[in-house]
Amino acid sequence: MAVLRPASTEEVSEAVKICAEHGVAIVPQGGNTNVCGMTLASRDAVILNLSRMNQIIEVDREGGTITVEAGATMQAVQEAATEAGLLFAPDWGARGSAQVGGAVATNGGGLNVIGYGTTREQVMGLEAVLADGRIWNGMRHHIKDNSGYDLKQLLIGSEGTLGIITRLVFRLHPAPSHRISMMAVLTSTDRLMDALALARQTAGDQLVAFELMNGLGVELALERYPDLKRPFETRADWYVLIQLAGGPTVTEAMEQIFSDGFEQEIFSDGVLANSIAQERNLWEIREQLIPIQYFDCPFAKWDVSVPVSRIMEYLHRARDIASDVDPELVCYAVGHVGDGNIHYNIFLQGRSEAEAERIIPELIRRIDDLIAEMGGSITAEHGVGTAYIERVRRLKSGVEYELMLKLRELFDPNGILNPGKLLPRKG
Ligand code: 2HG
Ligand code: ZN
Repeated sequence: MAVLRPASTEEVSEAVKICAEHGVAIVPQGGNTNVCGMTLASRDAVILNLSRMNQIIEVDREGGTITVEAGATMQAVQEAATEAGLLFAPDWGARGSAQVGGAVATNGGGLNVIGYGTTREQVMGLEAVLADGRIWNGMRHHIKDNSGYDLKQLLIGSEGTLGIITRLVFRLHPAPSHRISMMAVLTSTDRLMDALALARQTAGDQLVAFELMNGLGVELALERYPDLKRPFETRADWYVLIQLAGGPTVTEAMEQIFSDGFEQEIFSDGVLANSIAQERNLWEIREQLIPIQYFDCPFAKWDVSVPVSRIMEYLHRARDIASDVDPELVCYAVGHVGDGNIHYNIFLQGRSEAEAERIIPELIRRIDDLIAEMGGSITAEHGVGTAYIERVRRLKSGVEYELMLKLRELFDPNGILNPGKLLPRKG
C-alpha cells in the first residue's frame, strides 16, 4: 500500500501506532537480501523500510562494543569496527546491502560462524518497537544479565513478527592482524572430515571459515566472470576453501595444514593465497557461486544443517533421492560445512513447469524427511519467511509449534507484524 521510511525510533513507533489503530499489516524491510520471501508485502500491507536509520552511534574501544541503528549496512558496521582496530564478525556476500537489523531479525549465519558464532552471539543489546507502538529499550552494553527471561533472544531470529528492531549493541572482537586462505581439491569426498579435523587440530580457534564448493559452480563462475582467476589447473567435483585469522602464527599454521594435507593424501592439489589479491580472488569465486546458481529453470532449495560429521552422507543420500525421482536432475551444493550447514539446490533443467509441479513436491517431501531423520534443519541460517512455512510446520513437534504460535499471540495479538512470514497468517 505504501512504503514508510522513518528516520528515528520515535517515528517507527508513531507509524506502528497508526497502523495498529487501523489494523494495517506492516512488513519491516532492511536490505532486502534474504532468500525466502521475508520482506514480500501483500497489497493490504505497508512496508516499513529502515534504511534511513543507518547511523553508527558509538564505538566503545575499551568495552569492545558498537552501537548502531538497525538500517546500517553490515559493511558500514564492519568498516567502523575496523577503523577502531576491532572486528564486527558477521559477514556474507551481501554485506554491501544487507542491514544489521535484518541480520539480527533473521539471525543470519554467513562465512565465519565456525570462528565467531552466528549473529545471535554478537548481540549484547537491542531496542525494538512492539506491535502496539511501545518502545522496548534493551540496549545493554554488558555481557551478564540474569535478571529474568532474555527477551532479546526471542526477537533475534523472529523475522519481524515479534517487534521491529530499531537499534543494536554488538560485541566486537579483537581484529586479527593476519589472515590467510587456501583452496584445495580433496583426493576423495570421503576425506572431507579429515580435512576439517586437520584444520581444527592445527589452527585451533584461528580457523574462521571452512567452506565446500562444487565443481560445476566453480567452472560456471570462472566462465561468467573473466576477472576471476583459475586458482590451479585441476578441475574437480569438490573443493574446500579454508581461512585462518589471528596473529602472525596463522601463516605457519596454514602452511602446516597445506603440507600435512598433501602428505596424508587428503588434498591432491591446492593453492595458498600469498597476497590480499589472491585471497580476494578465492573468496570472490565462493561468493559468485550464489548468483550463478539461479539458472533459468525451476528448482527446489534447502538450507541444510546436519551434524557436521554427516555432511557427506547427506550429500550422497540426497543425490540418490534426486536420481531416483529423475536421473537428469542437477544437484548443486555450496556452503559452510565447517559448521554443518550446506546450501543445497536441485535444478530441473529442461523440465517444463508442469513436470516441475509434479517433481518438486516429491523432492521436497523426501529430502525434508531425510534431513529430519538425520536430526537436522531444512533452513539453517536463511530463516523461514514465506518459503519454508509449511515445510517447517510439518517437521516441528506440536509442542514447539504451539509455543511459537502462543508467543506471537502474546507479542502481536492482532497479527499486524509481518503476517504470513515464519508462521501462517492469523485466522
Ligand atoms: C551463502 O552462503 C548464502 O552464500 C546463500 O547463504 C544464499 O542460497 C542462497 O541464495
Ligand atoms: Zn550461507
